[in-house]
Amino acid sequence: MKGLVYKSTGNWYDVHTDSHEVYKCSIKGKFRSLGIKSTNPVAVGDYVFFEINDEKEQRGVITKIEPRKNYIIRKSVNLSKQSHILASNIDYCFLFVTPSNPSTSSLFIDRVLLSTESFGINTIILFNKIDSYDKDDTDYIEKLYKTYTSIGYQCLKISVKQKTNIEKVKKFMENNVSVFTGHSGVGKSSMMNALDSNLNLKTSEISKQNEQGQHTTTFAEMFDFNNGAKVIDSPGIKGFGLIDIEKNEIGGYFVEIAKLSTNCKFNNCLHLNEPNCAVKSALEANDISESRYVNYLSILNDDENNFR
Ligand SMILES: Nc1nc2c(ncn2[C@@H]2O[C@H](COP(=O)(O)OP(=O)(O)OP(=O)(O)O)[C@@H](O)[C@H]2O)c(=O)[nH]1
Ligand SMILES: [Mg+2]
Ligand SMILES: [Zn+2]
Repeated sequence: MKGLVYKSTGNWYDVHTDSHEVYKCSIKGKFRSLGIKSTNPVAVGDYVFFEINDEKEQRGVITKIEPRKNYIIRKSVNLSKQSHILASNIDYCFLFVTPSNPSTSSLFIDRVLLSTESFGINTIILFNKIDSYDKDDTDYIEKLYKTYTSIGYQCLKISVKQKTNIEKVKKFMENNVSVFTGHSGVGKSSMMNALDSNLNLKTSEISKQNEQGQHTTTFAEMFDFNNGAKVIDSPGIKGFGLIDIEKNEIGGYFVEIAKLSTNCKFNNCLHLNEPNCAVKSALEANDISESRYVNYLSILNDDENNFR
């Protein structure tokens, strides 16, 4: 049988067939996930083959994964060599950003964008909770909005609570597979519920003590919507470890830096202090955002990244 993985708990995978039957599947033996070392060899979004071993209970065993178009992967907490595949075969990644409760830094945004660029996944930035911004929040988000739209990223200011611009988001999802990401508490599951009031996914208020989310969603899960959209809600993330990117490749995934770097004197320019560097010139002329350059440097110099 062939099916699509809708949910992965680590022990069980919910696999849906074309005829909308749902089978709870395990994995046969220990197979490496298409050559990737991962804590979850099978990911939400994977097309798999499985054998039915209990028709009445709708249970099966996954035997094979179809090659993936793309995937989002992150480093597992505490297991530096291990990684976790968040989702696969994705058309759009929606990155949820809030200025406070919880706050999202530009460095976090740039790490996510670096990852999704490296995986070839279109990313749309959703600035959520606009109904609750104070002056500082508004200023901060305006700045980010300008920075990322000028680079070419699609950005939307939304309020899930007041349903502002939700229809626009829905339009992007039509007939595509999308994944939601961002810190815990930014409103990913709330957005799912806003898109379909029958869903009733669990959401939680931000902790008053530390102004952070409570990690309410624990497993990635895909849902179907009536406009042909498939959307994957996923657990909030603290960081996005970067895997399999070499230091000299990083600039290539900062789209505006990549464009400029063709004009640098050296084709292996890291845009640090090399002579005739087009990126440094653009920075001095205010043609590129300082925060993007600073974050580029920060990622370049961060040994936590597990660069090869
Ligand atoms: N004011 C306001 N609050 C919102 C909005 N969207 C979501 N929230 C609130 O933010 C809190 C967290 O929302 P969730 O949907 O649980 O966040 P999440 O991103 O799914 O969090 P995790 O599952 O932990 O990753 C809830 O109390 C929501 O009601 C919004 O547009 N405005
Ligand atoms: Mg959630
Ligand atoms: Zn350069």
